[in-house]
Amino acid sequence: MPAVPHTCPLCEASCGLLVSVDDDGSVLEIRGDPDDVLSQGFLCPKGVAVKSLHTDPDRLRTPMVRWGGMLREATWTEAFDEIAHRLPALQERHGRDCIAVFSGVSADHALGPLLYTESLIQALGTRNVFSAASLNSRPRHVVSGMLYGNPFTTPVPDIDRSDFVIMIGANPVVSNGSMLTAPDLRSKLRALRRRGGRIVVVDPRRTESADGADEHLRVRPGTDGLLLLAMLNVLLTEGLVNLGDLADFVDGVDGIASLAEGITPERVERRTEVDAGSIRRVVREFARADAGVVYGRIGASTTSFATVTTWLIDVLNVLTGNLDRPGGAMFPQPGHGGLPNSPRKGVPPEPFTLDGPRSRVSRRPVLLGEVPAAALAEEIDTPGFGQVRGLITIGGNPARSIPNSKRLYAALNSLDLMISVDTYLNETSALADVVLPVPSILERSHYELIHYNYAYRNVAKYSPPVLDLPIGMYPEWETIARLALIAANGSYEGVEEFDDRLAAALAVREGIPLDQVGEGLRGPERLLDILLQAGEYGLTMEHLQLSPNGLELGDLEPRLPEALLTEDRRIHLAPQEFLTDAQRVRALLDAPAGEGMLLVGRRHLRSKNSWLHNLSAMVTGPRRCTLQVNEEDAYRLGLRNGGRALVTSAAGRLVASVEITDEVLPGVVSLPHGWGHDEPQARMTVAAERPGVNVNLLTDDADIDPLTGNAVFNGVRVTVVAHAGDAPDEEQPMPNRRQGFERRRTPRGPGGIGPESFGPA
Ligand SMILES: Nc1nc2c(c(=O)[nH]1)N[C@H]1C(S)=C(S)[C@@H](COP(=O)(O)OP(=O)(O)OC[C@H]3O[C@@H](n4cnc5c(=O)[nH]c(N)nc54)[C@H](O)[C@@H]3O)O[C@H]1N2
Ligand SMILES: Nc1nc2c(c(=O)[nH]1)N[C@H]1C(S)=C(S)[C@@H](COP(=O)(O)OP(=O)(O)OC[C@H]3O[C@@H](n4cnc5c(=O)[nH]c(N)nc54)[C@H](O)[C@@H]3O)O[C@H]1N2
Ligand code: SF4
Ligand SMILES: [Mo]
Repeated sequence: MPAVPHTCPLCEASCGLLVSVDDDGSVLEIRGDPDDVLSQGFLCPKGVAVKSLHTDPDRLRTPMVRWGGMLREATWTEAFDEIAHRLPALQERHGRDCIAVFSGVSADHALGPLLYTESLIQALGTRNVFSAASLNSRPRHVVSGMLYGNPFTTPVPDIDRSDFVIMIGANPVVSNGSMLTAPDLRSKLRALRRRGGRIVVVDPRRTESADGADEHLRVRPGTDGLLLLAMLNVLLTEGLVNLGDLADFVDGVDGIASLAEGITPERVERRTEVDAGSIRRVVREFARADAGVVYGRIGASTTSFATVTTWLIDVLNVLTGNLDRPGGAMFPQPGHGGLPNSPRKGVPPEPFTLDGPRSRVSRRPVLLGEVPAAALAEEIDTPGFGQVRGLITIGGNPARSIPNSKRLYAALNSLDLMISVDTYLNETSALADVVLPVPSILERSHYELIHYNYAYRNVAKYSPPVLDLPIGMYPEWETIARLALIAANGSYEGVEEFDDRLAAALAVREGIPLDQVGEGLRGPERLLDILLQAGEYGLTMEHLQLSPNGLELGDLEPRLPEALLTEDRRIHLAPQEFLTDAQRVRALLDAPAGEGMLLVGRRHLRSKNSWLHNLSAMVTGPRRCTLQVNEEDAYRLGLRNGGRALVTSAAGRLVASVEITDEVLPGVVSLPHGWGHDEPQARMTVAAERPGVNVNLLTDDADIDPLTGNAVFNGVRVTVVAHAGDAPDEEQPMPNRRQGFERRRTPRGPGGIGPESFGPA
């Protein structure tokens, strides 16, 4: 059988796979697809690992239901009956908001959740909607919403045509890009330098990306806002502002000038720890480049100053005329249309605003219909009307990805009902009452509905499943549709009719006649066909099916002012809310640096947050879950390489193994996330052999970016001391932080499927 093209969903790069399958349906080999429209043959080790992911015996193939405290394999009928028995009753008793939904980042790469979760939320009628977006990109949405009128209008580095890239808190050589879909960024960045361009990395850690850059500015965590203000100050005071074509539709330059007034590089030097001469030089060079781009990601968007930092990055692009110009920060035009990518044709957009609703417990901003994920625990453990009593997780591992795991663990254990749709019995789904599996990557179709919005070239690629759906497995969309049916009617019958209604509604919304929709299509394919027809290029599923390696739709092109959705179709460069919040950044100037150390995160090439650690090829080599400490600090604190350190924060503490390195600055420590595979009820056998520690025991759910409620993972204040003796790798999260929560009807103890260790008291 010839090798079949598919797409890797394991990061945002969306590389093309070529999958060779034996006659008996076993996967022989996976390699890079040389004809893929985006990746042209490139593949990282994770792409190859799609094969071992498919064959992993721990991967869930059957639903599981908790009976008598234990998760046991069940039939789909038993699983859905259990849900139909319990979910409506809970809604009846506590009201619609009592069921929450958390969508993880895997749900952003799978058509089922992408196209059907919204209908589940509608059917539940709940306001308690959470997702990984408020763990990583909400500041980006808010900045785009306020400046350009559309939270999903995202400027993306036009990397192949750029001469100068300043990267702030991003490590694309390892992450393969984020909100920048561009396979093999290492080569693209090398090519940029070969053609005479420059790369400047702003990062407290000497990352793999910094190693390949011309210059590395080692900023003190959380002070990028000051650094950016100083850069703007140089632009403005040295007459380097050049709006170019943007001049006709930008407002607010004066507001920026007043904000940056007096914030000179010399003044920020002490707090940012970046040398004033370097700041001035980099700004001058950047302003002189033919085309350049400032690009920021996780290190910019997950500190307590995330919105201001993300905003000032865009401001720098605008004031140098680099927004929306080739080689600068451009707006892709994906092959599909429809919300959330573009407004409905002819329907005026609702103005984006920060004055929306607030969450129940601590009045955090509810943006784009979602409560910040860092508020999930408090919404569960705080009694009152609207309290969350049930949770559905889809494609996420909140028990490891949300700040303050200890509190969240207790909260999850106090729920009356928990349902997880996932590939594994991970640290989250292991706590559920019903776990619903999904097909493997090779058994499902693929189209990057979100990430083609961030692609460095305009492309569209649809991959049908490589393998047939195994007997006894449902496609993920059907599973979500059944959950929606139960939420709406109490019964899970009628998936086809449900899907027909959904397609009809989408067709009406997008103005596509239903008889124009591909015959015989159902499920995500039918919805995708509608969205493609609603797009700029008038594509259909048939076009994509005829181009299995993807369709090239051309270079990124300038899209402003047409793509602006502000009421006056102008860029609002200096929204009052941002100017006000920026005063917190200005105040850093005179604030003392504070005690203790600052914790930052770290990603590894062979990881995807918390969930590839069950594949032996992904966890070979030296231990990776280490606390990186600078030599100077190690000496001062009496830490030794390979020894242990007790790390304490406002939220919790853990014991980690120490790695002494000059990768981090004195005063900074780094620990990766996604580890802590020590949940006894989980079933990730390989991962459990090297559990590592869960860094989110240290991060604090009370520490947020105030304008967005986005979680804070970087610049977390901790104290570090040497830890003697044979301590466990980690302090187990202690359940029952809050006294006297309602006991579950089916208690999780004793033991679940693992040994009894801890559970709700
Ligand atoms: N291999 C691999 N790839 C992945 C993932 C993975 O887990 N592994 N995860 C995927 C996901 S979900 C995402 S969102 C993307 C993330 O993609 P990136 O944002 O490119 O990845 P990070 O490694 O989180 O990079 C953040 C950088 O910010 C730095 N930093 C920390 N604090 C500060 C600060 O205060 N200021 C500045 N300037 N820098 C700071 C960190 O040292 C780090 O180098 O990666 C995706 N791709
Ligand atoms: N301290 C700290 N914490 C962080 C971060 C950090 O940098 N530092 N990064 C944050 C970021 S950027 C993000 S995006 C979040 C990610 O956090 P989450 O989205 O909560 O979690 P992941 O660890 O990516 O887990 C994804 C889950 O999806 C499952 N899965 C895989 N494929 C499918 C599928 O097709 N369908 C379904 N239903 N499930 C599937 C996997 O088995 C896995 O359990 O973590 C955040 N947490
Ligand atoms: S770079 Fe990302 S998309 Fe490409 S093979 Fe690796 S994990 Fe998959
Ligand atoms: Mo992310």
